[in-house]
Amino acid sequence: MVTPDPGSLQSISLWVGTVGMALGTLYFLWEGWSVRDPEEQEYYVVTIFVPAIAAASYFSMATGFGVISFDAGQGMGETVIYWARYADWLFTTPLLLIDLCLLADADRNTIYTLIGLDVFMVGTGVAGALAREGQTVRIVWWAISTGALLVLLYVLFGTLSEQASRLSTDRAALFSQLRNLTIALWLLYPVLWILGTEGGVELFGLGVETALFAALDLLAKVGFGFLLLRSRDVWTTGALDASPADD
Ligand SMILES: *C/C=C(C)/C=C/C=C(C)/C=C/C1=C(C)CCCC1(C)C
Repeated sequence: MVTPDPGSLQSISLWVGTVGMALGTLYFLWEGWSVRDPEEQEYYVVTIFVPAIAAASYFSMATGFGVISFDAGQGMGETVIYWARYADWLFTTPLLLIDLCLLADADRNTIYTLIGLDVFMVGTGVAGALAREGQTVRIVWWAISTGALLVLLYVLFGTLSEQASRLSTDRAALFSQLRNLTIALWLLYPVLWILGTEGGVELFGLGVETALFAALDLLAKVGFGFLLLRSRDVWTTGALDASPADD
């Protein structure tokens, strides 16, 4: 076990992550408690699990369970890896995508494509993080995972946006806002990974990396959920050309 030193930037960031995610979960629960419309409840069910899973993951990292240290090979030496991040992302990133798909009223094939790409991205990312064959192998895994992310974002921007454009103006606008936030934040994950300790470039240390990941995670989960849940009035508004009777 490699419990981060109490008071270190690593430890503080992980505890801020734990508390932030827990508060986000409670707030979303509180907001959703009285919602009775099944279609609206769907958004809450999906959105509440995101910070709840992340809170558990952050707690495991802060207490030294979600982290391992091993020789990464080829002279990289002893490397500390927070594996619990990937367990978190494996479930939370598909849930975030499901929120976007609900909002865009996506068809099933688009949903499966996005989730498939996402699971592939996290899976190849964890392979890179746990690799013991040195930096080259890590960078190859990173490139494969980043390729999947780029295709995923292309689908978000293309097919999914096309489907969202058929909806009411307000709903399409909320979709665009959350889509842009997702694209901007998600693109930073591979950058942090390759420049930090996982990629072996080590432009910054594990403390700074942990703090930056915590900030990204809080924005991409609690920030995202907050923007989505405060716009409940537009979630189920229908297609632009639908007659009022269809609504
Ligand atoms: C709440 C957590 C979120 C939104 C996490 C998103 C994570 C990614 C987009 C991670 C992407 C990665 C790559 C594209 C390559 C390197 C490995 C990853 C997993 C960091």
